[in-house]
Amino acid sequence: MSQRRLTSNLANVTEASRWSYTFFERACIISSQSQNRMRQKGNLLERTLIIVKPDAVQRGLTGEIIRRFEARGLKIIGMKLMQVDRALAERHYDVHRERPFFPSLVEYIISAPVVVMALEGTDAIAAARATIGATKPSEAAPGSIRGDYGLEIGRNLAHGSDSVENGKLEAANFFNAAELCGGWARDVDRWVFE
Ligand code: DAT
Ligand code: MG
Repeated sequence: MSQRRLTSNLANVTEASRWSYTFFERACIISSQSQNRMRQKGNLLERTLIIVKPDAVQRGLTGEIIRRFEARGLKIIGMKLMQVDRALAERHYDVHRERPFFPSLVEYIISAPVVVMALEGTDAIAAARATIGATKPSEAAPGSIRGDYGLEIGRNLAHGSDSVENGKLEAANFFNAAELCGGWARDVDRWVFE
């Protein structure tokens, strides 16, 4: 997968992503008090896309996986059960297009329904990836989702975005603006965020 192709594909969704931010800021009720508190401390919200992959849904682990992110303090701003189509799967994994495992990766993610979530929080990218664990479940730390429930790389249960930029782009790939409610005022926010 060339960097050029990735950049051009990402450019296509940048506009949608920007629009979705504008939309939620207008459409959702945001706690300006908690937003200001986070900015004062220099902590900026990050957004990450989580996919509860087909194996996890089939194995009845959806609730357990959602529970872990919620308990961590990450805020759910969008969630749905869906069957990913080939075009979306190929766009999502475009960075891996030239890798030998790309075809099986796409077949796996489109093989059965997934649950997708957009999560928001301070350090959401790193926190969610730590909760998910290393790519190879056999090397993932016990206590992580992959370390507790997985064995093989091709059945590794969950996806989490790997950068702030990809978090925004991937969330916009899977959710339209009306499906997201970023920055909603969760009553416990002041006990999770400083
Ligand atoms: P992660 O899902 O931990 O972010 P990644 O982005 O490098 O990992 O790869 C995306 C998915 O592709 C990963 O969850 C499983 C699959 N994959 C990665 N490397 C692989 C490999 N060497 N062999 C088979 N599948 C692989
Ligand atoms: Mg990745």
